Amino acid sequence: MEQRADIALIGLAVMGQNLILNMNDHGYTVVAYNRTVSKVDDFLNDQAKGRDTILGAHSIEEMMALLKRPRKIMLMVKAGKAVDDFIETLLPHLASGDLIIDGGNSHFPDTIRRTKYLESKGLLYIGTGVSGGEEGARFGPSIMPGGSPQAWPLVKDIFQAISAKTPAGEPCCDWVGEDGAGHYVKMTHNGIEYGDMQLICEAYQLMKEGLHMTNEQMHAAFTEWNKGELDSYLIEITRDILGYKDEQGEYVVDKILDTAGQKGTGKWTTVSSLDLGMPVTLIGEAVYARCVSAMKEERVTASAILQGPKTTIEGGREAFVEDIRKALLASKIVSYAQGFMLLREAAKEYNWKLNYGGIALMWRGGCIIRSVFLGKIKEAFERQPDLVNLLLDGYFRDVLASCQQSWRRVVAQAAQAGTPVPAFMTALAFYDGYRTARLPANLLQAQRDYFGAHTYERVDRPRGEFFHTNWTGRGGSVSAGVYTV
Ligand code: NBP
Repeated sequence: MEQRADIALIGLAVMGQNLILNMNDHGYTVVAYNRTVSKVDDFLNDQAKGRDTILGAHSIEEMMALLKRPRKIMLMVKAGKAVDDFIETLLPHLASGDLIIDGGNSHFPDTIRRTKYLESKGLLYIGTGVSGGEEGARFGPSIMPGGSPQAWPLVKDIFQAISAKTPAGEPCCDWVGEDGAGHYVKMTHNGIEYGDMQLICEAYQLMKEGLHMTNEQMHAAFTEWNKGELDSYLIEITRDILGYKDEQGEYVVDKILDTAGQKGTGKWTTVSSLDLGMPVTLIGEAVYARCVSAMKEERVTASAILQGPKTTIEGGREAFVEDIRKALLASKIVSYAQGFMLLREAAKEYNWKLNYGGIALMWRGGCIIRSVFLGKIKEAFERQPDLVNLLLDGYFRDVLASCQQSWRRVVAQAAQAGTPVPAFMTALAFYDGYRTARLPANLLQAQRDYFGAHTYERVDRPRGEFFHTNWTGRGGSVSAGVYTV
């Protein structure tokens, strides 16, 4: 059998099939395989019909025989056990220098483990985020690869050819870093996506319940928003959703039950932020907001028991819609700043050299959070690659200053009206906390020292010197070394 395929792709569900067609459109010969082998012929006879450079394999042996060396095999299967199972199945057939790529939504610790495992066997491994759903996979996803650095030159041309491009034509795909870095960046992308979606939903809630705007009016507002600084895929689809009617001429959005689902990447981001001690509060609130939404029956019961004000927001509608727009923009800046804080800390923890401007560029097109705004983030990191925090960049500092009064009005009005806007509120709380030189943690440290002899540092002494006070006169002068609350 002639070794003529550039790459193999295993997993012929929606993502795998579309990636194969995308690779093939760019001139690559691809061999397709799937656990349920009948799906190979289904694919060849349907979507891949008439393409003689998409080959089907009915066994691992047949797939291997068709591949050029070093062999590149991409998995687009369900994350978790399916990936480990396929790795074990492939191992006996691989030779030194061959490459396995996992393009699914794997959890980054799994990718770290798998990279080490395959490298220990003389093989190469890539764990890559692929974002953009079905359409992205078919016509240009954002691709975030990490793993064995020697593997990158083997797939760089293919990945950059099939990836989305920025308006300036740059590929939304570049090498992210070692072992789990690609999947970590993809996880953070998904977390940020949770935050963006929640912020838009809060804006919608304020317009709908506070300002009593119709879907048509909200559709018009989102249409305007999408022409300016908020221009993005998620604002665009929200605009379209708000204008979408079914066969009965009724708005579909009004018929959808208000309970959100989740697949876990937002939770992973939040858990990682807690592990690394990074206050990624907005993504956390977005995850919890989905959890609150899922408590539908309890909420309905509570709505008849717990009191609150009327949700109507007083004042001019047009002016308040503009306030909401600015609150959304400011909160979004905080969310991305927090996301990049997390990436910076993860880079330290896991020894990755991340290129933050490059990451913003990868998210600029193809993926769910693609936006004009990400171009501004890229520029900020280009101006100052070692930027400590996005909030401190001159451009973002000025936007926040210009949005601030609106943002505070929206949060205050929402609180007055009893409308839940957890993401707007946590963003503002973080902004105020981050810009406060002296927080009340002096009192907190005193409390800790009072009940647990945990010691404290002093404002009039160098950092790193610890003191204990015998607050009650009953405790001794012994301080706690290991006990932490
Ligand atoms: P699915 O996540 O639905 O996975 C379907 C594929 O996994 C099929 O090929 C199936 O084989 C295979 N598979 C399963 Br399920 N269990 C298996 C096992 N135990 N052993 C071997 N193979 C197994 O497909 P998808 O929606 O195309 O997504 C693929 C990956 O891409 C996932 O990790 C997903 O999270 C990620 N992703 C999806 C999207 C999206 O929009 N859908 C976007 C970005 C990333 P079978 O045909 O024999 O059952």
